[in-house]
Amino acid sequence: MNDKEKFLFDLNGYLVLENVLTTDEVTAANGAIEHHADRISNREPGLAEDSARLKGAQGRGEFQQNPLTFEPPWCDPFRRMFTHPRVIDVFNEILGTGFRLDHGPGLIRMQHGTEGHRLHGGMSFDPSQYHTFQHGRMQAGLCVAAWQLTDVRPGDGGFACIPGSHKANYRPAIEVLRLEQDWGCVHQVVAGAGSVVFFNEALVHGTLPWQPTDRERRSILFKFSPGFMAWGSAPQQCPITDPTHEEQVLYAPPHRPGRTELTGSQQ
Ligand SMILES: O=C(O)CCC(=O)C(=O)O
Repeated sequence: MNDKEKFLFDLNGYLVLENVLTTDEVTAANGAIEHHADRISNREPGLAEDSARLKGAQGRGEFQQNPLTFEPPWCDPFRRMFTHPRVIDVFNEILGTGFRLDHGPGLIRMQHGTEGHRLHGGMSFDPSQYHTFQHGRMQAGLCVAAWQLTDVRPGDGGFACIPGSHKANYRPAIEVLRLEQDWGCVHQVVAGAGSVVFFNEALVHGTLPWQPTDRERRSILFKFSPGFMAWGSAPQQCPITDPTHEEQVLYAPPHRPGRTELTGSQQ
């Protein structure tokens, strides 16, 4: 993670890295999603709660199977994302070496008219979702790597947040979290296909309804925690039938001592 990336993640609570996947990798991932369209189902609407601004005609689409367990070669694009050197590099810095997969990967598929998700996160003490700066480095709890497989352009909707709110001391009004009042602080995050959006779950964040009629939103979210900690219930074992060393390390249950360090890259 270079100085600019560290500065922006510490400042904003999120970071967009563009062009991390090649065009071929994006195409392969989209092909795998389309091949498994029958494993996607729309959740019941409800994430918008009672916000008129966030309401939509349908709930978002989600995978009903962990894509890391798809038959080869369909799992390959997701396995590449899982242990991508850029992800390892960023989380070694933010979560500390020995970080682990907490839950996911999950798909968020949004089509025109898919509802949003009320802003949430941060705003109260939660020892599993935090941001601190101590001993010369930032340290975070549960964080997300959200891979974008289609373009997200200004005005499209999708992921939105209040930049810097992972360090905020006051709560915004509930109307702000429902997008019913505009205090000028909610930011829709723009990111191209092939990019990865890292964000801290302590950031106030959520989802805006999806506007485009020519493009679905397709994001694959991996959620990672520091190695000693679990937000979700830890899996008993890695579900991949032929896991690599790195995959096995990332699937280890939470524990503190002697966790294996993975090496990222400074690309
Ligand atoms: O990517 C999004 O639209 C929001 C995801 C979210 O709210 C979460 O992962 O907690």
